[in-house]
Amino acid sequence: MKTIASADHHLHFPKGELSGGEFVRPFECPERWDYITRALATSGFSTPTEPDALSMDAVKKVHSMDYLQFLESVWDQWEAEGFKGEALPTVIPARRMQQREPTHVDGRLGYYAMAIETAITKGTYAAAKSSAACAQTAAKLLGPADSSAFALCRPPGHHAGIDLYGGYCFLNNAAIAAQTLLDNGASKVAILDVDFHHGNGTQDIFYNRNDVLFVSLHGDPLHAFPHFLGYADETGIDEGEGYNINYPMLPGTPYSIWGDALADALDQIERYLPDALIISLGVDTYEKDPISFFKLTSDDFTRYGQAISKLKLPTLFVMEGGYAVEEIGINTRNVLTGFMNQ
Ligand code: SP5
Ligand code: ZN
Repeated sequence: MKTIASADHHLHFPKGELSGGEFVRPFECPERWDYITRALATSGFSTPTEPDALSMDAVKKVHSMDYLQFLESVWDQWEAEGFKGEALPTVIPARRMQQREPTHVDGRLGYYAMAIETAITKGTYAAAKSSAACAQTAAKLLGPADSSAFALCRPPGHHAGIDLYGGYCFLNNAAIAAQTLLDNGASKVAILDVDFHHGNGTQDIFYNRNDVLFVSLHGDPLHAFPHFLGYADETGIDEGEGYNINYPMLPGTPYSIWGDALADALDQIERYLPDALIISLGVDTYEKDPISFFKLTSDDFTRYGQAISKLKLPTLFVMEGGYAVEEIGINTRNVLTGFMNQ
């Protein structure tokens, strides 16, 4: 299995994340990428290759133009305002307030944020574009020669909605990959999101569409970030009705329960008869993850990689979360080797 990864991920390395009322070193840090590349190298994977330049066609079909203009301009505007720290929102368009983009940078940040822990810095948009390019290049690779591929994306993408950033995400890499596959001849694509957190952004993007089936296993929003999406009764709207499936699960969930949800999810995907499968691969379901509450072991990652391979679909793995940094490489590698050696 080939890996597409970009050294430009380093351009995004904020100093702070708002967590528990304190600024902490971000859980989503550059070393995550290093641990994954090292684990793959020591397990016989070929050296990762850099992505092709990002084509914006697919990006513009999943994100709105005003949002892309925001990402492009917000850091310069923040600097021009004379602010010294990293760009964070402070005010949110809450219930019964105007959903209208203001001019001031404080208002623009809040208008486009779905969570406020995530800082934007000078290199953030360049890194986000390189991450999306990894997913897009890996998607284009899928074909007779490569039945699977791994996009080692950083920053992650699944919390980024049509016009929303946050949860460490700016561009929705998995959605851009799905749109790229559709634009290149696929008629149906399934996205299976196994990150601990609900993929609210991916759900948002495809909620009214039936050409992408979105299936997510995640911490129940009553207890887990992003808290405001991911319930089981969110099933899609209009043409998308029936093409969104959520499996929220409780604190302490072990593989015996998570694996049953996965088996059901795989049945649903099989019934959809997609041309390709995208896995939003977060390994923050791990028992030692510092911000999550599922209890998967390192061996469980191998097991579920095997289970996914049984679908025999062209499969693209897109990296999302995972914050037990020392084990992130092993757990990610285990999914991929489980998939390959079924
Ligand atoms: C891609 C991805 O995995 N994004 C996750 C973003 C989560 N951000 C906020 C999480 C808040 C959890 N607080 C728990 C702190 C426990 N020490
Ligand atoms: Zn996550």
